[in-house]
Amino acid sequence: MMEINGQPSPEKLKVLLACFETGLHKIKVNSKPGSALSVKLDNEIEFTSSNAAVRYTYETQGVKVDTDTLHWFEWEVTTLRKHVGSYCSLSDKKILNINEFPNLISSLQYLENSINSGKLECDFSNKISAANCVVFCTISPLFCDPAIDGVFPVLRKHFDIFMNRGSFRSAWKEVTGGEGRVAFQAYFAATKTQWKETKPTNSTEASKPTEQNNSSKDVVSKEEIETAKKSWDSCNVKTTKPRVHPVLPKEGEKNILITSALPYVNNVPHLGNIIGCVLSADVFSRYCRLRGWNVLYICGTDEYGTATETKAAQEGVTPKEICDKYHKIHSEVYEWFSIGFDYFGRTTTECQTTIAQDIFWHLHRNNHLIKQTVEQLYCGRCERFLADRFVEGTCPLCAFEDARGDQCDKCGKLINAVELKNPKCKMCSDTPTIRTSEHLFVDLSKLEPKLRSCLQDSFKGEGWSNNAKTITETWLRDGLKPRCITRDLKWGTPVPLEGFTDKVFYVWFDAPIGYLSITANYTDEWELWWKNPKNVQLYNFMAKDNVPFHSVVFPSCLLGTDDEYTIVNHLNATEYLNYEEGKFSKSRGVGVFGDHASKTNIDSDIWRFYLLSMRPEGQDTHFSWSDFLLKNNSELLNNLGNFINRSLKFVSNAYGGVVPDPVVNNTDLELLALVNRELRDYVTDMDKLKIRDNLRRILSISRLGNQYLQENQPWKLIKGSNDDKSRASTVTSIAANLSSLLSILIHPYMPQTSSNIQDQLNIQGGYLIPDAITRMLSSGHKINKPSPLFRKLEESEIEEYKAKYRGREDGKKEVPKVEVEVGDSKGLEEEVVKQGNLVRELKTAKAEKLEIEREVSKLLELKKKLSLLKGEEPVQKKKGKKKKK
Ligand code: B3M
Ligand code: ZN
Repeated sequence: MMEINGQPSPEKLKVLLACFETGLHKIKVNSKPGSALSVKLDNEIEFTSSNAAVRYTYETQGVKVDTDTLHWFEWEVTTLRKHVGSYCSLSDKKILNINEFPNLISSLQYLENSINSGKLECDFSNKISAANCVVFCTISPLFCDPAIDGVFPVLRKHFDIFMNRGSFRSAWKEVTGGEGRVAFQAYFAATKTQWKETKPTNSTEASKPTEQNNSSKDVVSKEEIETAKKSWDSCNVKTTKPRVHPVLPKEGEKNILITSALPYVNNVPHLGNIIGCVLSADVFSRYCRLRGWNVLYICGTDEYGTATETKAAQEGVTPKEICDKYHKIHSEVYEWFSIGFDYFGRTTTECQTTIAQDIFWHLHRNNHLIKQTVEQLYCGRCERFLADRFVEGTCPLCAFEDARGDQCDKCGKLINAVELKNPKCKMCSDTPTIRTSEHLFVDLSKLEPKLRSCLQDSFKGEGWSNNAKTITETWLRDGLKPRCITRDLKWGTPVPLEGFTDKVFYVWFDAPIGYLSITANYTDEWELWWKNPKNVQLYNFMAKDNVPFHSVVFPSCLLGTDDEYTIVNHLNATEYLNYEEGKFSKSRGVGVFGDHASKTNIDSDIWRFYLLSMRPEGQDTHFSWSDFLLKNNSELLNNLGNFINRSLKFVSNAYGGVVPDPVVNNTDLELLALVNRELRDYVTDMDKLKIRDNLRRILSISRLGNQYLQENQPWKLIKGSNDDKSRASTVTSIAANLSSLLSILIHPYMPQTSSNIQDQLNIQGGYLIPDAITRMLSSGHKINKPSPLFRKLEESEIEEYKAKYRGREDGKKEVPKVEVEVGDSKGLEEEVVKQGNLVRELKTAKAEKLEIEREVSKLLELKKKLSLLKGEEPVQKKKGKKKKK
């Protein structure tokens, strides 16, 4: 018999829910107003902790409570409960603005993200798990509250399902006596002091729940105070060097070469592509310049290969025209996002041919190439060799029927297209035949020892993301094999070797050479960057599927030349950014693409800020409009923007725009010391490319600033005694100087906002990041007229965007109408080609299965008509060919 005593509370609620969920039947519930929770079992064991009781209930009923669950228990007790409590104890009757509770927002955001990433599993179809029981009961008083509506869509959705479970409804009714949330009022009032927040913590999503409680942070040591004083008094400001092109490395200096993966030219990049490569690399290169290092940031479009040929066929133009068109689109998108490349080039240039062939000849001379006759699938109907991804069939390893020619999505193994059972041409569904063709392979197995020793050094670089290391290690563990570097294609860099001149280089052999050739198009002295491993540190940014080509294949090829090439020292790869609750899909119109962002009424800096705060660093993340609104309004507008505007307006209004003279005391130095900690962490994190996490350092500094203004109230001091007036001057000067520090730190993330702040401060850009905060604005410095930095995003506006980029209602692609005129076989043939291309595109883009099937049947229909028209036997759609997933 379980006896649950105590007044109505979320804690009581969860114990009762645990009993219902685990099937415990003998329960007695007493609700004495004012009494604390106690759970007794057969009059023996007594719990006063609700989580211990929940755990006990699940365990005695045979459900194992694992460490993940215990982690949620702990977080609920130490963090979530407190933040919910502090809100609920204040909002007994009225509904308060949740934006005024940054800690609560941060906790709920953490939950939202954890559900999104699968860290907190929410499957209520069967049983409510112990973790869900504890977490969801705690937030239950909030989610009966309309104030939370719309802000955390994922959480809301899951809560609604949770709430509708019979067990929860019974427990809720029993505990609240049918009164709903008001029944908890006495509990929240009684526990009020427990919930009092001492200091708001970061409202940026904390990566770990425990990071949200760091109360020891406030204590500053003597040494820190001394350092703060020294640095503040030194007025030591350093400026960046002018960026004169071409930027070249210099001996004895820190020379940083940065590349972002070269985007293919067959599509407009979406937000995921942008944050994954160019934007991440941009933040880092701006940061490096703020450290005074020599930086070159190179990128460009990857223009050769099947993808381009296919797109050209689809649009009915030449590959060259496709490249020109998309190179322009990409350039414009990146320009709008203020991506500050030193040079944005392309791979279809003479330099590319020269350098790629040079590397090739070196490999050839050093005997790293082998000839092999390969069997390749050839489609007689399409009259071409089929690239691996244009074949599908049954996996030879696991018998999965929908395997691709290069990889099986079920068992994940790499496959050789010729080994597929029942291969089909993806373009026309015909069965291809095997033909032989002689190709060139680079023998990676021979280069493996050299690569391993090179990577051993390279892995010491701080910029390697975990996924990049793991993927590389997995490749090495499996042992390297010869890899084919030629293709039977037209659109590519020509292979110069006699007997192979009708072939081109495989795009993945060719593309990374693009980094070199693009640099060569930027400066004749490109070898100073690329053949200078001793003086140059190379950083590669990319999405994780590009990793092995950059860490294994390309470095091996460079090592095989015996030329002294610069080889990757830091490889930083992102996971994927999803859109709302699904994936970006061009064909279904889902998601925001690069060219859409500029058409919204939201500044590119705000886009950058949100994307960077969602950078898929370590795990997949989701773009969410509601979260976008929340982050803009709470972090940018209410925190950062508010602090800077308040500070500068005060300088303007109270001091005629002239920065007053500071006389710092211990309280001020404590603040400066805390700021210095954030500053130090900012630099450490940035060096390790923890770009997303690092944003919160900036927000923490402005939060400290806001608190400082609030505590010191210079607007009151200025009306007081002489001492008070002098304090007002000090506080104002410090606030203005903090603003100027923030303008520097925000620069990598939001370059326009940074210069906007610096314009208002009337300082020329180009300050280096200081080791510790110093007086950048001397007394008497005159600032310009301040104006607000950010604007509020309105719910209505966001709803509009949500609807606009949601995709079509039925989730299907707009189908171009295929009009067939009987009797015109030429037109029909064209339609067949067009439709075939569409199908191919959909498959390449991994579109919805249903959608592909629909287009395929259209295609077959067209073919049937064509056959009839030509008086041939129609191609039969083979029965049982398509299977359900
Ligand atoms: N174009 C693949 C991609 O955009 C490829 C990257 C080349 S980097 C040298 O994902
Ligand atoms: Zn075919």
